Amino acid sequence: MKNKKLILVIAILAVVTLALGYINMRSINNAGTEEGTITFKWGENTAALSFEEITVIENHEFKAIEDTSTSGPASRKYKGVFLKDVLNRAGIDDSTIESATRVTVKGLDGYVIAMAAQEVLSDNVYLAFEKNGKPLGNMKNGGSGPFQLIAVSDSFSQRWCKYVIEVNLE
Ligand SMILES: Nc1nc2c(c(=O)[nH]1)N[C@H]1C(S)=C(S)[C@@H](COP(=O)(O)O)O[C@H]1N2
Ligand SMILES: [Mo]
Repeated sequence: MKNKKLILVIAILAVVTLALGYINMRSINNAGTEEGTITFKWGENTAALSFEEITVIENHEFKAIEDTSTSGPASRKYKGVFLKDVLNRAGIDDSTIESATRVTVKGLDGYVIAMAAQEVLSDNVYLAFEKNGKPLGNMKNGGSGPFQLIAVSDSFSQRWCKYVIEVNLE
């Protein structure tokens, strides 16, 4: 009798654990928004741009040295847009960018990098969406996109934030 109760409790706990795990997995996969959408926050304001809205902004091809844990430093050809142009398109003008203490960029995995406003306004910082002519892929399929922040001057790729989902002006 006691044994039966115990087995029942264990069974219920197992079901609850599996159900919560499933809900958690789904919310990570969806992360609230459509794949490739980036949210922008400045002051009291919020805006969002979709993958299509970002990739129609003036494209640039550039070379940068990629350095990952699985490959040594190597020059790659990227296609992307200037982060500054994307911010302008979201409704954030240059003077608003200039008055930010710092600009942070967040990836889907929670990774966050910070930059000075002056860097964002320079020609050094891109949101890339193609590497060597191919889309960057995403976190699920082992890629680094759909968007990856690239600070061309970073020699160890340390601020190359993958899977960008949010940009904050602080
Ligand atoms: N979203 C996200 N971007 C990231 C990282 C990360 O953990 N998450 N790691 C950074 C570091 S330290 C390096 S060296 C490069 C390459 O990391 P990888 O080897 O994990 O691809 O991505 C950078 N961008
Ligand atoms: Mo790194």
